[in-house]
Amino acid sequence: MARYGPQFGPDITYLGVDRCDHTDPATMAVADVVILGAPFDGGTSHRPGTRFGPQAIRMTDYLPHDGSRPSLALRTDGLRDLRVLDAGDVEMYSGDIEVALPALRSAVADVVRAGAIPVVLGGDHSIAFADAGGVADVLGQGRVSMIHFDAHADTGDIEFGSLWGHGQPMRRLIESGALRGDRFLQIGLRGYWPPPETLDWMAAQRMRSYEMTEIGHRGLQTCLTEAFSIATDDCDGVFLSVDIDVCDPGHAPGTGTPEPGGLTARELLDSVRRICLELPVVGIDVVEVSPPYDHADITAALANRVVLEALSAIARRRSALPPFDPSLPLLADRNLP
Ligand SMILES: [Mn+2]
Repeated sequence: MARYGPQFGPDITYLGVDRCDHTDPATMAVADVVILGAPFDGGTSHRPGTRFGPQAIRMTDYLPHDGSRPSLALRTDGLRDLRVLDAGDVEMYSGDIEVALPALRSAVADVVRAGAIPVVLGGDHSIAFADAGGVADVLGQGRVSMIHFDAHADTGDIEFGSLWGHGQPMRRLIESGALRGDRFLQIGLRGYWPPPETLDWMAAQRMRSYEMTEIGHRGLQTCLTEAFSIATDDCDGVFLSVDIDVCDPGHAPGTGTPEPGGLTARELLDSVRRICLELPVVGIDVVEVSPPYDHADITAALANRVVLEALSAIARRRSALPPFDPSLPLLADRNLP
């Protein structure tokens, strides 16, 4: 199949980067990163609308869509220092999850096989089974660890009589052997789900889940540092899955299952920056952005910046610049009188 473009058109790319076709490896030969849209909300349990997430994340930015974004903090241009291409959306009909998920899995595997990092724009979180699974299909079952930002554990077993949905991808990834339970790090959980029997299952898998109370008590940086050491122990790469509902609904209102008491936008961006600076990230998804429930594009703008922060930090990690020092003033490298 030729390049599909965004499912709900027009054929824009993420901030104006060049196009590619994931079914034609030659078009990805020089790519460091390939953006893929997953316009799918057929796994949603409550408010829908994430099928419109990919186009909102691609275009929600007040600066020119010129394929360049120099980062003030990191001194890299994530869209220029890296070769970033956009393969458009994978064709995913929200009415048939058993066709849609394999299509994404295969597209992600195409990207990884071409030597690029897939950055998948969701879509509801059911797509994580396909995108993290597609990375594992190429890099090896059980060889990639997971850092998962979310209000919810997404480790449900059967929901609404189905194995497939946005509350279950993490369980399916572990059960299928694609990812290891004891290399699965969850950050930002809170609220009133899942039930105790699901927590029993998670404990049996030796998952490590940082609930907001622990994060508040010990500090986010301490929890991240601890998670990083687990994620890099006997694994070849790290998959980063960001459910935008990890942020407080005040910072990310446009989502299907908002849970009060989450991270701030600043905390999420700083965390994504640290992960991409310090860890060998091999795949990313940003999910659960539901534009119909958004207000003033708050959530879409945040998701756009989560992608950009990741790209800027990956560029910094691969650059010849010295290790990033967050204490340096903005103009410290200028010759001021
Ligand atoms: Mn989720």
